[in-house]
Amino acid sequence: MSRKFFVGGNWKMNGDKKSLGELIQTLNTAKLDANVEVVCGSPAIYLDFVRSKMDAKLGVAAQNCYKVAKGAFTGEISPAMIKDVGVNWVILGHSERRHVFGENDELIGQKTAHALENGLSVIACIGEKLDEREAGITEKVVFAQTKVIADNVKDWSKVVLAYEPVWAIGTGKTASPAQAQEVHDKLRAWVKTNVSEAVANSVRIIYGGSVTGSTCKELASQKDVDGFLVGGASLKAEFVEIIMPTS
Ligand code: G2H
Repeated sequence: MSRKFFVGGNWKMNGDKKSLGELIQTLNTAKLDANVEVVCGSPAIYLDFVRSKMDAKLGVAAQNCYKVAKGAFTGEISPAMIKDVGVNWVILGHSERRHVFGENDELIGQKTAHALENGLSVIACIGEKLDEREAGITEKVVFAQTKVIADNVKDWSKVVLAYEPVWAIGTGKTASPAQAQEVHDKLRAWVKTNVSEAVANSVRIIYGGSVTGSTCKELASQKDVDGFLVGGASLKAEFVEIIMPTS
């Protein structure tokens, strides 16, 4: 089964109206491959602005959301609010949410369920830390993270799995194409065994961690790499090159 290549940008806590407006203009006017789905993760405060400026063919994502619809949760935003400004995606379980803000698997699972129930599509992030890779428990870690996400998904067409080894995030240390392929292959096999063969064949498993214009092509050529989640490079015009890695 062919899976539409997916390139997400994760702007993290970067940019302002001026610089993001310029970046959006670059993306809106670039000749992008229609066979690639593009979704940009904006800081929450700019979601409305970004959605209003970004061409409709390009998706927008929030970088996080909470697990309930509304209430006394200072500083949080809900899927309903994200939808209300015309945004249809959310990134959940990013390693910075897990390791800087202490989000655990249970909370990420609850957020996943609530976001999906409220009509958002989810980029669900998983990935091992360096000490976990060195201890030889990469599979154990990413399978456990994936299980909690899977337990909260009914409609897999609304989910993209992002494998982001924590040791490769923002470090300039991209996983080698072989390292990425090995984990993606195992993740797909896990989905086949624990969800279904149909979902394993259709779910996009994307790679994140220091992806650049120069590393994207070889990564994209791997059988089970269905796209990228790009941080630093998504803030630059270089992002356009990453959107067309196979051309
Ligand atoms: C991983 C990635 C985007 P970067 O966090 O999610 O960021 O490409 O800067 O490593």
